[in-house]
Order: sequence, then structure tokens, then C-alpha cells
Amino acid sequence: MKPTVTFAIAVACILPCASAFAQFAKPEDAIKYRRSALTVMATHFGRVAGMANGRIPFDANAAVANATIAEQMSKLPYVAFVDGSDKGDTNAKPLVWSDRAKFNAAAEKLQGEMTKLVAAARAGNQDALRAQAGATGAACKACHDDFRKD
Ligand code: ASC
Repeated sequence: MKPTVTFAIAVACILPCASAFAQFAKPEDAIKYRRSALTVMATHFGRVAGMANGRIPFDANAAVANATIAEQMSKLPYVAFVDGSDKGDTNAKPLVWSDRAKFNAAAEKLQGEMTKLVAAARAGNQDALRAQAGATGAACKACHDDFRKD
């Protein structure tokens, strides 16, 4: 196949995929998506936090696996707070849309704490993991306090 044809096919394939990655057909799809990601994140973070505080037996490999999933999930919800998705089946406060810079800062704070959680889990030290789970949970809570309705 000619290089130009190969390139044209590659572009034709990548462009729709790239836009599909960042868009949702309907506001309710975006709400469902971000709530799903947050649910999976909370589930896996909860397992790490449980191991950190002794509620669940400590297992270093399981801590790494769960922290890694939680970290990956922390990257997903924020593109889904699209215009029009402030109404519907959501607990998000209007502040998400009216102060996006502050919301983005809260998102980045959480993502940074999640990355540190993975590092702490990899180090295999339960005390360090407990401390970092506390810092990560505090980032969850800070965002809820400002941006989630009770
Ligand atoms: C969790 C969970 C949250 C956060 C938050 C921390 O395990 O599901 O939403 O931690 O409760 O304060």
C-alpha cells in the first residue's frame, strides 16, 4: 500500500476515535460515565484504605493492584463534567461549572495523591501506606466538601 494511502487510513481512523474519547452523546451519558468511574475508584481505594488501617488483612500485592486501579480511575471522571450535565442524576454542585479552575485544581490534587498512593503501596510499608491513604482520602473529602451536594 502507498504510504499516502496508509496515512489517510490512519488519520481517518484516529480522528473519530480521538473525539469519541472526549465526548458523550447525551449529558446523561456523561453523568453515568463519571459516576461509574468514581464508584470503581472508591471501591478500589476503599480496599487500600481498609488494608492501610487494618480493617482488611494487609496484602502488599493486593494493595498495589487496587491502588493502581484507583489511580487510573482518578484520571477519568473530569472530562465528563460537560456543559449541560449539571442537571439530572447528579450530586455535582454548580460550582463545578462556575469555578472550573478550582475544580481542576482539586482533580489534580487527587490524581497526585493517587500516584503517591501507588508508590507507597509498591514500597510495601504499611505505615507509609496508612499515611498516604489518609492524604488521599483527604483529597477525596476536600473535593466532596466543595463540589458535591450532601
Ligand atoms: C472513600 C470513599 C470516598 C473517600 C472519602 C474520604 O473510601 O468512598 O469517597 O474515601 O470518604 O473522606
